[in-house]
Amino acid sequence: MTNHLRTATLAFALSAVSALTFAAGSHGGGHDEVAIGQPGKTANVSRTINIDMTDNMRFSSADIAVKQGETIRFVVKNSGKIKHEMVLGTPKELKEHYAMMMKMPEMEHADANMVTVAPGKTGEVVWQFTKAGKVDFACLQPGHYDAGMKGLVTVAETAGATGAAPKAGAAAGHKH
Ligand SMILES: [Cu+2]
Repeated sequence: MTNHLRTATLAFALSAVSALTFAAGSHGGGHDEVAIGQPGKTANVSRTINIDMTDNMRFSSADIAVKQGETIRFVVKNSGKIKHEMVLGTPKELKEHYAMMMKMPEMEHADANMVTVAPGKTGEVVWQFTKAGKVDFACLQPGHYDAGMKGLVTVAETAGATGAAPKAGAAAGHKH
């Protein structure tokens, strides 16, 4: 009886540990691109949106409306005298990335969901918004995010667009 109980307790403890390990490992790093969309193809660009970044820590357009499925070419100009960037992401990703930037201000990074622009220069991000909802963007240069250099893309659901995305999602190889 005592033995039986101990075995059961041990089995329970082991399964709890493996469940925890699995939960922690199921989302290892990387961008949650399914949530915010995917890198766009230049050939599919439906619209160009110009955004100006300034040293008063603001994007000229901080409230952008797009339709689900649209591929947008963001032409991002830095009118300031210091480096700025536009990074698309979930609020969680942006916060994590920003925390890293605060620790390593000189960190250089490049990805399809972002562009870092030197003073006086212009950069581009081509992005397809595959999911209806909200997609945040921000400048993650140290101090800028805290100063309010952020914006929001509202993705309006379009009939029929829901079925268009699964291929890309499957190709990304997300395991759950
Ligand atoms: Cu900035």
